[in-house]
Amino acid sequence: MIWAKEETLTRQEIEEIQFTRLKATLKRIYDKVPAYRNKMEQAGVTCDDIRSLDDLRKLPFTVKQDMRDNYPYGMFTVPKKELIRIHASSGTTGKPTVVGYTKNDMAMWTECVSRIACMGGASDEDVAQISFGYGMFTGALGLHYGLENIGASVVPASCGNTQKQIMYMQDFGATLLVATPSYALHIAEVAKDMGIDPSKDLNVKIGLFGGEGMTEPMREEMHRLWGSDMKATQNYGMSELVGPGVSGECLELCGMHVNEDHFIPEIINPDTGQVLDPGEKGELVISCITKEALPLIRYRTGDITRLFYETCKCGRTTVRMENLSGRSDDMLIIRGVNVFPSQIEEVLLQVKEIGAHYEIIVDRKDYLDIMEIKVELCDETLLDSYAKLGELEKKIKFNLRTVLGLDAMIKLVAPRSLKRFEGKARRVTDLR
Ligand code: DLL
Repeated sequence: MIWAKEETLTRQEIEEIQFTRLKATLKRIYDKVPAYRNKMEQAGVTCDDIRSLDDLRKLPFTVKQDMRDNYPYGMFTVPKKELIRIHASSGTTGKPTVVGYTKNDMAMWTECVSRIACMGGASDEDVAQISFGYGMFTGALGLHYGLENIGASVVPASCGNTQKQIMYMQDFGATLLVATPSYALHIAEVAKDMGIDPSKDLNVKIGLFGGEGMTEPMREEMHRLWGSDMKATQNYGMSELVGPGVSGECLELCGMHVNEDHFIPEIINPDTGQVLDPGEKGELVISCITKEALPLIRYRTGDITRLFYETCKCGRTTVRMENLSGRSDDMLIIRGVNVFPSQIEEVLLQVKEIGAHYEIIVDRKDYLDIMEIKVELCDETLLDSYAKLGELEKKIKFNLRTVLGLDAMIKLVAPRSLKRFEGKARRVTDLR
């Protein structure tokens, strides 16, 4: 089901809406946020210089550091009194990034998530278990409001206590699961330990996954564990932009539809800042054109993707972003070669003897970068055969070398011996 008529507008209609909203937002930020006004002045651009959507590229970028420099409320365009919700995303260093919502922002957020839930096949028939951590993370409450809005029965299970999660699913008849893809795989493993086969004994037919990437082999793994008839889609968002609700996959699985009447996406070359053509891969930059409290303009997400403007078979005309290849800042440079963890994951998950969990450790020895990858075997009995282990190790190394052009040390470990995550998985340790 298509939730809103704004998902099917013509390009001309959508661009008219975008331009009007951009102009209004820009004026508000210019008037209300000194930090942004200074940036525009430094760039030598005024609101009047923006005469068409193409002029967007004249505006300066906003980056995470701007949020840090103006912590906590300096980038907000409304007085604190107008906020009805505050979230924060934990940074790896120092203070978190604070985001806030007015009443209208909450309505807009709910609307965007409702569309994404419908794209993934959700409806008012569903019992939706939310297994994202409730709290400062935007994922849980974002999906919560959107799913309630479309009439689904929401079970706010939060993450952790996985056995209890499975009991809720069974007893309350969950038909839809919201989780990070890595946690969804873990839930299925724990269910199997409890003697429950998720594909037969549970009734979860829709997976709305997000917060981290789901590569195609991971989606296949999801189907293997949860059943081939599960509609497993992913959706994308970021706290600074709104949380979940920026874009989501429809059931055609050909990229994530952006809610373009609220967000204008661009792709830039991360090194030069130059705007790239449709179809070219680079860093995603988003302008929020309907937010009241925190309408970031040309925010550099750090996420790497490309945009497709062709109409989708589902009938939506909104631009689609390819599932992310990674973040520009989680790209590893190993002996000069650019490597995204998602590339490694794609290779690993195509090897049937190993499971979906892995760890990448990068270090430097004698001035040389080295990469070790720990991968879990599916079948413990393989550990008894040196010959078979050696063969498997060789095969994984060969596949990785073919794709990455790099050698890696492979360490095969027992099933279920690597760390599991209830939220976003952290798979890379860079010791250099
Ligand atoms: O992860 C918002 C969200 C929650 C989106 C739940 C979807 C579902 P942050 O915690 O601020 O916000 O993290 C944002 O997570 O820049 C991406 O690098 C990554 N990310 C989010 N969704 C995806 C996805 C939420 N579908 C950062 N694929 C983003 C790949 C994703 N990466």
